[in-house]
Amino acid sequence: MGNPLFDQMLGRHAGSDAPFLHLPDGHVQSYGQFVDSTARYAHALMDAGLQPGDRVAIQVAKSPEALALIFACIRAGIIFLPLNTAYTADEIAYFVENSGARLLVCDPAREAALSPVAEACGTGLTTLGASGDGALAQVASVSPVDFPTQDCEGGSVAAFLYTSGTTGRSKGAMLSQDNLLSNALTLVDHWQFTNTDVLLHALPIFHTHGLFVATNVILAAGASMVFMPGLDTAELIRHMPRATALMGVPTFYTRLLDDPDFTQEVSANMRLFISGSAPLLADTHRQFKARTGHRILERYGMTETNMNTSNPYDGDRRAGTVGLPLPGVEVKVCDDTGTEIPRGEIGILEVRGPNVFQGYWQMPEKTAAELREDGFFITGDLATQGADGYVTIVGRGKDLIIAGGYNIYPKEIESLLDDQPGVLESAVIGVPHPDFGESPVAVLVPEKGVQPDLAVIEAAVSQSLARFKHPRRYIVLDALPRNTMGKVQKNALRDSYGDLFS
Ligand code: MCA
Ligand code: AMP
Repeated sequence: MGNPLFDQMLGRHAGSDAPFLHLPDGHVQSYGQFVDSTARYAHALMDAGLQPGDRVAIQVAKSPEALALIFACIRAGIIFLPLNTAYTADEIAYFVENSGARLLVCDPAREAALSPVAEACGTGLTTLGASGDGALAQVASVSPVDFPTQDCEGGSVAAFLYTSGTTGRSKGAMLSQDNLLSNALTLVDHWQFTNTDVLLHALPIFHTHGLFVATNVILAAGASMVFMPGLDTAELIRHMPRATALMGVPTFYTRLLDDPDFTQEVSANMRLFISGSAPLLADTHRQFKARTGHRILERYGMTETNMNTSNPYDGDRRAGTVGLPLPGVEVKVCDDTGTEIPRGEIGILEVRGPNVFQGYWQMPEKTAAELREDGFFITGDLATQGADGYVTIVGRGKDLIIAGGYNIYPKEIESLLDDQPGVLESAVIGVPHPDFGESPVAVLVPEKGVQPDLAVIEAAVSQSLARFKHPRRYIVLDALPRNTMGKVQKNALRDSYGDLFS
C-alpha cells in the first residue's frame, strides 16, 4: 500500500545527493541526508512509545531537525500538530488536551514552563532545540537511518492544524495525506516549479503557508530552499541573487519595498514572487512591479483547504484579485443558504475539491456547520467572481483579524477581557497597520463607576495569550455602539479608530 505522502514527497529522494536545504551557516543538507534524518526521528518517536494514529504536539523553533520531525511523523503514521512558537503555556494546554496528544515536543528553554501542562494532561514531554539539541534530538542522533515506513491510506489523517472560530476555542482541522499531496502536486504544476528552483523560505513551518505550500511544493518538485529562521529583510536580499522564488505574506513585500537595497538588480535571477495568507494591497503589487519589473502572484487559501485559487503563472496576474480556481477546485459565491448568486455579486465563497479537509477533530456540529454534505466548505470570506472567473476577496463574513499573516480571533480576546475586574464588556477590532496589515485594538466598557486598571488587564492578557494577539491599544468608552438589534457595530468602531496606526 505504501505511504503516499511520504513516498511521493521524500521516499523517492532516498540516497540522493541533490541539495534540499541551504542553511544560514553555508551548510547544505542533501535530500538523502534529510530522508535519513526522518528515519532517526521516526525511531525516536517509537522509542518514546508512540504508535501509528497517535498525536504529537510540536512547539519548536524552525530548524532542519524540526522539519525532519514533522516528516518522521508522516513516515511513522503519527498525526502531528504544529504549534506557533509564540503560544503561551495556557494556549498549549488547550491544544494538548483537545487533541489527546501522547507527546509534547518543545524547546529545551520551554521545558520548565510546559512540564505542568504535560503532567496535567498525562502527556509525555521531550525537547528539541533550534540547533538540534534537546532530549529527542539526542535519541535521534544515535538511531538508525533505516526505518520501515508505515503503510497508510491516502485518506488517513496526517495533521491537525488548529484554527480558531468566531464562537469559541480553536478547532483541529484534520488534513489527510491526499489533501496535502493533491494540493502540492497541483501547485508545482501551476506555478511551474522544477528541480532547478531555489526557494527563499523565511516563513514559519507551523502554518499551512510555510509547511504545506512552501515546503511541500519544494519536495514535490525536488527543488531546494534557503531555509532561514525567520524574516530578516537584509538576509532575504543577501540570498536573493542565488534564488528563483519567494513565498511570503504581504508584510514580506512591504518590508522589501521599504528597503532601498531591494532593487531590480537584486531580484534579476528571481522568476516568481508569491503572496498569500492576507490581502495584498493593489498598491503594493504596483509598487513592486515598478521597482523590480516582477508581478507578484497572489493566491488564496485556508488552513482547512490549503490553496483554492491562484493568479495565473502565464497570463494576467491581476492586482487586488486572488485569481482563478486551481485545477480540480470548484468555487462558488453563495447566499447564506448555499445557493449560488449571479456572477459579479458579493456573497460567501464556498469551495470543494480534493484539498478540502476531513472535518474538525471531535467537533461534529462545527464540522456540519461549515462543511456541507455535498462537500462544499463555507469559507466565511466575502467574495465576488467576475464573468472571466477571477475571484476577488472583498471582506470577511467572519470576525477575524489577520496581522502579519497570523489569524487573531477577537472573540478569544474579548472573552478574556470581559472576565477582567472592572470590565463590563469589550470589543476587539482590527485597525489598519502599515507593517502587519491589521493590528488588534481593544475597546473596553467599564462597570459603572469603576476605572479599569489597564496594567492588571495587560498582565492577564500576557499570561494567557501569545504576544501577536495582544491589543496594541486600549480605548475606554461608556458604551459600545449597537444597532437596533443590539448587535455591536464593529464597523462604527473601525471608522472611529481606523487611523490609530497611520
Ligand atoms: C511578530 N509580531 C507580530 C507578528 N509577528 N505581531 C502581530 N502580528 C504578527 N504576525 C510581534 C512580536 O510579538 C513582537 O512584538 C514584534 O512583532 C517583533 O517580533 P518578531 O518575531 O521580531 O517579528 P518578525 O520576525 O518581524 O515577524 C513578523 C512576520 C511574522 C515576518 C510578519 O509574523 C511572520 O512570519 N508571519 C507569517 C505568518 C504566516 O506564516 N502565516 C500563514 C498562515 P513586541 O516587540 O511588541 O514584543 S497560513 C494561512 O494563513 C493560509 C492557509 C494561507 O492562505 O496561507
Ligand atoms: P487561516 O485560518 O490561517 O487558514 O486563514 C485563512 C484566511 O486568510 C482566509 O479565510 C482569508 O480570510 C485569508 N486569506 C488568505 N489568503 C488571502 C488572500 N490572498 N487575500 C485575502 N485574504 C486571504
